[in-house]
Amino acid sequence: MKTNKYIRIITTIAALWVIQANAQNPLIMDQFTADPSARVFGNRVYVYPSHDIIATATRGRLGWFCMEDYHVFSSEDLTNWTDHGVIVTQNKVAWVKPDSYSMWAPDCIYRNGKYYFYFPTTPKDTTKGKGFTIGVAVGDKPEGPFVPQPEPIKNVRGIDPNVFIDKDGQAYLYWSAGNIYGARLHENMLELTSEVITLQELPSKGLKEGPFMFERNGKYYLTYPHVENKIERLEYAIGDNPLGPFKITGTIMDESPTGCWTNHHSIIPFKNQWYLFYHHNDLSPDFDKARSIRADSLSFNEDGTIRKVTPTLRGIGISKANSTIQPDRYSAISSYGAGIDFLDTTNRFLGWKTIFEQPGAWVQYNTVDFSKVPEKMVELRAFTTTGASLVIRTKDPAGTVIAEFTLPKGQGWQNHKYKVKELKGGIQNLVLQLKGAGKVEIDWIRFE
Ligand code: FUB
Repeated sequence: MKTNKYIRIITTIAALWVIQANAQNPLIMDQFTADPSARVFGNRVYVYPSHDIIATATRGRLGWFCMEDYHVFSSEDLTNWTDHGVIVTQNKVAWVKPDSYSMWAPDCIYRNGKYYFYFPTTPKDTTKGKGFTIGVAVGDKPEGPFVPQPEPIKNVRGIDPNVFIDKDGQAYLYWSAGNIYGARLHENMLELTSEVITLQELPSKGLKEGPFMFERNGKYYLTYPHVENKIERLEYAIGDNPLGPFKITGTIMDESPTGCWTNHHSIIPFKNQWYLFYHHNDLSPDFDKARSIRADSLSFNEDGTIRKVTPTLRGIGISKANSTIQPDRYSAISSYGAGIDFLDTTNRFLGWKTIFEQPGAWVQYNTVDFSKVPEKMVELRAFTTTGASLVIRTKDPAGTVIAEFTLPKGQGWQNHKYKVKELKGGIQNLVLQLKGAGKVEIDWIRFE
């Protein structure tokens, strides 16, 4: 009896651990996620991504996208993300081919007390045309439950739905199928009320998909991934009306540095800052159909053009000093002697470690919140077979030393605790630096 109770407690703790994630980039570390449509509902950001899984001989098509359901995630601080679980599954929607594994990029929007979740996938009925069509599921809360409509939206063929509601209350549906299309949506959000328009003034060569529309200062920004060279990069065009005409204006994010062929994004303002949500293949460097969602801050020039976003590992949100801080998600790194690697290449979901192997090498991790408790100790999980002396500084690599210690030689990963010298409260950048010779790997650090 006692053992059963013990197992139940452990299982509950494990379940809680799985649904609450403390994130930098990528945002979600316990599953693959892609195509993030971020939305602000109330005082939280909700992200509706696709959910990549790996195809096998009996599910999906080997070596291709494989997606059977959708989760929704939310956060009020952009650091702690809650997984609300599965909201729509391929074999629970009447019109969907139940073994198509093609639940591609979705979107969600709020109107008149309801949340409308739009998703593209393969229908059972192929007599009305080939390929993807787009359906809607309706819920009373942003995390569902969502009830799928019995039929997909009429006259829509394609992928990557995106919904935009203008200031006058008119809603628009955008989607892609090589080109980008748009149409007005009925107030019921379930049917089109206009002809389908092919948005013309966009690049004529190279695939365009994943439209995301937003309005700022009376300008309409039609943003989209486009293959200008070999793989997708995020671009945008600006217009005075939601259906154009548009003027090609610039690039939001260059092609993935790791070669992920797709990118897919959304752009939102939240608490006085704009953010770009997008994806790379961080947790699957050798297979780019198993992607991971990310986010970075975005800003505008005076003339309304978008400043190009450079993908970071640090991402967004403030890390609490007493949480496990991952220096491998650094904001800056020395040009020598420091690097990162997976903790375990057979299970990449365990994340990364930072490796220091030259005197003076450092990594900087920005925006750590020391405001609540005056921290007295720093704990870190480290692995060193040589022994190693480390210093922790605030601000930058020349900043004040707040802790200095020597890790003893050891076998395997070990936790160590050291005293922190005087430390100012507030939001601080942290620098971790190897002082002398030796090699050390760090999993995380935390203050207490
Ligand atoms: O996730 C499947 C497809 O890859 C999406 O629908 C596209 O936008 C691309 O990200």
